[in-house]
Amino acid sequence: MSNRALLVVDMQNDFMPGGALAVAGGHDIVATINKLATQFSNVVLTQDWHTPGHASFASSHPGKDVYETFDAFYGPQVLWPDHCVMGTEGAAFHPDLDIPHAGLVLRKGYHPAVDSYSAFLEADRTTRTGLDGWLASRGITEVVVCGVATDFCVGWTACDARHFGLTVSMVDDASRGIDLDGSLARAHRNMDIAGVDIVTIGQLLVV
Ligand code: VGL
Ligand code: ZN
Repeated sequence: MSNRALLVVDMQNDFMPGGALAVAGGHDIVATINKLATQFSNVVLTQDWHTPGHASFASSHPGKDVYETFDAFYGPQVLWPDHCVMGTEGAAFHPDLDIPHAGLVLRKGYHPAVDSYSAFLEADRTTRTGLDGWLASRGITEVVVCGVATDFCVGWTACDARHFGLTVSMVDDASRGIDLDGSLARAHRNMDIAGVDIVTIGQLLVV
């Protein structure tokens, strides 16, 4: 059994061009991720999965605009357009994402008052999603992370994977970012500091 897993982060309609919280070029990485996934026997797909009226939505805070921040009980929270509401088409995976052998679909962000960029720890920084246990109980010690958005869910997931003692690579060209007020450069720096190896697809794909 392989000791490494591919974590495919939030490849959902709402993060694709035309979606509610579009990430530029999000659709351009679908084919690459499908191909990358064929090289892994362990694949986890994450799915941003919010309640209607979620606390991370600007629409839940009268007088606030999208991309402003709000003081949540756990610290500053960016306010987003309504996106990835549980059960909606926007929350569904991109129709061309084709990874039937994925062993786990991990949903996150479904507690009404707490966001979760990370697939490991919610934004309160204490509530675990259970992914650390799932990986540990399967003997997985190394993860490769890709998807959207590099500067939010991918970056936080990669850094938290390091926190849980895993060896981590982030595939930069199999990920796309939002880049809100320098967030992309900040995310790269945080990943560097955390010991995430930032790699390109060419370093991973066996041809
Ligand atoms: C994400 C903002 C809000 C992401 C999710 O997948 O990076 N970003 N919710
Ligand atoms: Zn979200």
